Amino acid sequence: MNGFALALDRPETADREEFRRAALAGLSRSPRAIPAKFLYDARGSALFDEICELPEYYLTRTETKILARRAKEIAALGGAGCALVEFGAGSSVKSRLLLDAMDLSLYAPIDISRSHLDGTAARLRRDYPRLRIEPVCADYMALDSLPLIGDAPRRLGFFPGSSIGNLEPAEATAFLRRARRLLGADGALVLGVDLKKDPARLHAAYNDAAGVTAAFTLNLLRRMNRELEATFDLAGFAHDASYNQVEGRIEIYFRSLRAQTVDVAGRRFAFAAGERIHTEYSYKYDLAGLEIMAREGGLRMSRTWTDPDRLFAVVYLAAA
Ligand code: AVJ
Repeated sequence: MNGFALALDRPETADREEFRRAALAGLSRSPRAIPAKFLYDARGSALFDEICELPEYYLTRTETKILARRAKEIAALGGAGCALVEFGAGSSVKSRLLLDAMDLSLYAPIDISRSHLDGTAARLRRDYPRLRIEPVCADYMALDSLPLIGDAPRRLGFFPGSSIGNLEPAEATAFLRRARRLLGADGALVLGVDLKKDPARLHAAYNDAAGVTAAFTLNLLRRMNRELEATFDLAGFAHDASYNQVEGRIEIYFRSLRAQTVDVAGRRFAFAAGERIHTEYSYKYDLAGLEIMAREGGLRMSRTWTDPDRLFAVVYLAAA
C-alpha cells in the first residue's frame, strides 16, 4: 500500500482511530507505554510552546542563538537555489532564520498534522510571497519520496529542536538513513541535538518549577478522556521525569499515585500504586556519539556548531 498517498489527505478521524489503537495497545503491553507523538494535540502543542519559553528549558533558546549566529554559514554550505526540507513543521522561528539567510528555490515543510501544516504554510506564504512553499502532509518516519519537489535542485534537510532525541538509537539511525535517501547524493541535513551535561541541569529542564512539563505529560490523560471516552482522574497521576545516566536519556512517565482502575475506549485497565506508564525518551548526545550515529546513517558530520557552554549542538551532516 502507498502510505504516502494515504498520508497526504488523512482525515482527522484517522488520527483519532490511530490514537485509540495505539493507546489500547500501549496500555495492554508490559511495561506500558504510549508513543510521544500523541502528546501533541492542540493543547499539547500549546503547552510545548510554553515549555520552550521556560527558564529551565535552555534547549530552544540556545539552539535559536546558534542558528542565528550560523545562518549565513549554513546558507553558504547549502548553496544558491537549494531546497529546504523541514522534518516537522515545528517552530517557524527557527525556520525563518534559515529562510531569511538562504537563497532558496523552495521550502518544503513535512508534518503529520494537516492543520498545523496549513497554518504554517499560510503564515509563511504571507511573509515570503516570492518563495515557493510546498507543504507535505506525511509522517516523516515513514516517507520514501518527496514527489512534490521532484524537480527541485539540491536539498538541504532541517531537523531542529533535538526532536531526534525522542527516537531510540536504532530508530534515530533509521531516520538518518531515510533522510539521506530523501535528500539525495548531494544533499545534507542540518540537525539540532541536545548535549549531555550536568544531570541536575537536565533534570531541571524536564521538572520545571511552574509545572508546565507536568501539565504537558498529563495532557495525554486529558486527551484520552476527551477523545477515547477514558475516565482518568488527573489528580490520581503524576508526571515523572528523570535522567538515566547509563542510557544517556531523560525518561518521562505518568505515575499512578494509588491503585486504581480506569476505562479507556470501552476497556478497563488496573493500575498499581506507583506504576509508571512511559511516554517519552529524550536522548542526549555527545559529539563523538553523534559522529558515529551519522556515519551509521550514511552521513558525514562535516561541521559542528555549539554555544559557549556546550549545552546544545547544531551539526551539518553531508551525504557521505
Ligand atoms: C520536542 C522531543 C525535543 O525532548 O526536550 C520537552 C519534548 N518533553 N519537555 C524534548 C519535551 C518534555 C522535547 N522534544
